[in-house]
Amino acid sequence: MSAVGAVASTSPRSSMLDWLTTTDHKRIGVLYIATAFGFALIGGAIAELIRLELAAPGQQFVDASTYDQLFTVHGTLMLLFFAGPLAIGFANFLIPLQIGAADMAFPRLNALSYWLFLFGGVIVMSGFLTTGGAAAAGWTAYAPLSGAAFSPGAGMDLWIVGVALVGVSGILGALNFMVTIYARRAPGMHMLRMPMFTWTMLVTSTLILFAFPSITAGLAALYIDRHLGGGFFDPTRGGDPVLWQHLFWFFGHPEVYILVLPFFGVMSEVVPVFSSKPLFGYRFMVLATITIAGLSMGVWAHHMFTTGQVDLPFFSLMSLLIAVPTGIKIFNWTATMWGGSLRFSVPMLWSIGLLYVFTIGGITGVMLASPPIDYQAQDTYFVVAHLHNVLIGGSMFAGFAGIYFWFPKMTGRMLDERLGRLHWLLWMVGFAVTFVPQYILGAEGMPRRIADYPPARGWDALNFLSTVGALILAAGMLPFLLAVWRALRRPPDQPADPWGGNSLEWATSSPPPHHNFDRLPPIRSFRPVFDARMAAEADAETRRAARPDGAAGADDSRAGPSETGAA
Ligand code: HAS
Ligand code: CU
Repeated sequence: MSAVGAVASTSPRSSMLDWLTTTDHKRIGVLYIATAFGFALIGGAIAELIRLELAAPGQQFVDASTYDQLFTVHGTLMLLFFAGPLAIGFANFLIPLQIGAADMAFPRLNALSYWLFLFGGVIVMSGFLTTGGAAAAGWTAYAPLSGAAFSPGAGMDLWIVGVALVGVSGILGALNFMVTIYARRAPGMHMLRMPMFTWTMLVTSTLILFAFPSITAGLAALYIDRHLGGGFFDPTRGGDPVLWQHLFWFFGHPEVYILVLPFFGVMSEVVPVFSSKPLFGYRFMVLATITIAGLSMGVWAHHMFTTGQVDLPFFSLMSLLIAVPTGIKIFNWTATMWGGSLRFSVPMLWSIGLLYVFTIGGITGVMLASPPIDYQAQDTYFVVAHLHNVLIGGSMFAGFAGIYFWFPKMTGRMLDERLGRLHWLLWMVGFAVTFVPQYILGAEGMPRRIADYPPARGWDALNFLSTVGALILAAGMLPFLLAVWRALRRPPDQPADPWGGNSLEWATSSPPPHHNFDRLPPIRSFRPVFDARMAAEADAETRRAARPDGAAGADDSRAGPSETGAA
């Protein structure tokens, strides 16, 4: 992707070097996004292997220990090295543009964050090269599975180091985003005029600062237990394995909202543009984002109901409450579309997909938040279906909406519409075929994290169906990759604002120049580019009306930025 940034390079080697040494937030954003997709392709290939193994009873492709490594690295890559960094990639590219700044507050720290993330992922995966294999204790690394007795190999240590690196990278990134947003906004860009994506990243960054230190401390303790004779998680030495679960989920639950809030922000950018209306209830959306983040700090023990060591009513109630602000968001996106003149371009298709897929995943979350149900469903495929429902239906669907939406801004080229539709269609179908059977399997009691199951249980057909679904999802990636490849081979040809956007990134060229803006439009609402477009149209009408021959056709009904919304 050599088009981002208008820096002309003399030779391929110097252009390569420009990318390796860049501190430009746009290039770092693109690096983040491309690397995240690289990890996703690896994580996806592993997922296909997992599904192939489960397609029929009996062990066909991998042994149980390899299987454990596969689902551990799959989960770790997808959550910590794909979904999170994808959001951070969007944020890097977009936040300075959306608030009218020239770059992040700390560009070199920003580059450091990227490199920590990249090497963190490589280190986790390098476990496959060690004699004992990669980490195999699940992405949750529960004690005592992750301790020296059950995981003696170097793979577990590499996992600890890799995850610690991406954690530090996340904390540095979050600080950078917060300082940039507080200190670098253009004149007129009040907090309540910031685009919703920037708002969700501000809230997400705050969550990161609260949540990540807990996992970093947990990882240090785990390492001490493994190598320095510690006993944090070992009951025979006065420790407690459930302590790991507290440290992990105090990070892990906010983490799942860290993975979804930025993508809620993407939704709030895409839906209004393709509905030709302002976002419904902008202030409520800000409030709902803050409420979700606040509540999400108080629900971690809903992952620990069956430990018998947590207060069930409190954590259940807190978890149920999150449905309220999340419901507000679903309602407001629907209300934004209501009565709008809808354009069903590819970004909008993904957004509509999210509305229905994520809502189903959210509702199964509400079911799990009820302890009597969770006692049945814990560690079954029902949970696996729930988590993929919210993560694929939330983060990935909106992630693709964002890719198709901002690709022209990032590269100056449009992704092919027909390939995009095919990609979307295959994912809508593949998603249902993969995960609906998993809900049923979970309800029938099929445990998660098993490499094999007995034929007598009657789980064969649904497992086979789920594998077919996974193959459809993999096939769905082909039109996407083809679209990206074809677009990048063409010269850039996109105007500044191909969709009719609202926020400031559409006020500059595609791709933007190194310094981002030659000139900023006045910022008087949360849709400055829309306002500028309306003002320009009104101006043109007035001039036409003033021309002696052009009085006819001057129609006042469209004039004026009358519905610019609140703020
Ligand atoms: Fe979750 C497990 C509860 C949202 C991700 N979740 C996971 C795991 C992941 C994950 C990765 O309480 C597995 C971790 C592992 O490997 O072990 N989750 C919830 C609840 C919500 C929720 C209450 N989860 C998410 C999001 C995720 C995510 C978002 C990532 C993006 N989740 C759980 C629980 C477990 C769990 C238990 C542990 C299970 C176990 O035993 O291991 C909520 O935030 C969802 C709110 C959203 C909605 C949809 C929109 C709202 C509307 C309003 C009307 C709806 C109402 C509900 C009033 C609800 C439209 C009606 C209710 C009916 C039942 C009909
Ligand atoms: Cu949770």
